[in-house]
Amino acid sequence: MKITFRWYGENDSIPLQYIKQIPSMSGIVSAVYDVPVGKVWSNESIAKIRSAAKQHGLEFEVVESVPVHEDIKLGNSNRDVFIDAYIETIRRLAAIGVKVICYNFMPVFDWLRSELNYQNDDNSTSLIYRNDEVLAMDPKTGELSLPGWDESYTKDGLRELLNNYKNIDETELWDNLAYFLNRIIPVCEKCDVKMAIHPDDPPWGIFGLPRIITDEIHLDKLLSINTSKYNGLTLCTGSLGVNPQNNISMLAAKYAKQGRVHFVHARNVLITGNRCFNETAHPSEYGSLDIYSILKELYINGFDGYIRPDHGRMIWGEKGKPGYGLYDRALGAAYINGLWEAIVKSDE
Ligand code: DNO
Repeated sequence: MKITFRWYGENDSIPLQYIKQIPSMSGIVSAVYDVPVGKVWSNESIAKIRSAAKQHGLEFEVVESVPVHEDIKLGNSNRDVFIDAYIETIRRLAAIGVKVICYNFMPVFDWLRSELNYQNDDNSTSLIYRNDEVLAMDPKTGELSLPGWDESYTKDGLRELLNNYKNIDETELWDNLAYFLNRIIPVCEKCDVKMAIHPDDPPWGIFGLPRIITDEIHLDKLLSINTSKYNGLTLCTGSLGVNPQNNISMLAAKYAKQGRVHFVHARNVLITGNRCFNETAHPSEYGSLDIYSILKELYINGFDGYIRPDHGRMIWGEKGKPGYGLYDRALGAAYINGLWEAIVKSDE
């Protein structure tokens, strides 16, 4: 297991030196942010991240994310142009030592929350999700002001994009994902880069858009579309874990055993109602997930990939990118490391 930490590049308020100071930290998880979605990442930008990491004694072996262009998800006739660009980016990343690429296949939106600064009783703040509040923001009829997601779309652009998805149901989206994977996975095999799809967050359809990476049945389907080990998963405990039907320890065991978990986002969530949840501190006692049991199942079943703490609360007066401050994620990393050491030693 290698513990890693997400870093948003030069504009991240957290210096690499601070990340290195977190005990046992092996490397950063990062991405190129100065190239539009669908274009090939420049060698220069990729090399910059690697050399910055290296200077601080950190590896750069995991990318999160290389975003998938909407035309690929929509299965538009020009998708091959974007897939070719994606493939070239994979090759370039492989050439500098990247081993895992995390990506998602969520139409239009990535992760969604209704509030980014929910005040907890102890004055820390968390990301939370209330389904009724999100649905009240139906983007087709009203103003869309979802916190945190890519606001580079104009209102008209967004409306048009949502319109383009009118005829895309789950079956269609699966076909488009299969087409994409069957083109990229042979390249990944050749250059030894593992793809790790991120589950949909939250794992249910929103605004009439299909979401397909949501539960065991769908994860099985994803892995069977292309049975290469290079077609794998990011096990995001918090994304899948807000659906109480998803037994995360069981999923961790099952997919680690199959050698298909390449990356883990280890975080906790407290389910507060139907399709409602609060993100919490990492330890099991604060949320609905048993992080100890999840890590134990990963270990027992031979997981040897990358883990990172995920969204943290804002604590100790820290200001910064919601979910991505230093302190609570560093506590999360220390907690994961502590559990892991205990699990490994109790097996010796
Ligand atoms: C949120 C992240 C996601 C994730 C992408 C992967 O904090 O977990 O944005 O990076 O879905 O493509």
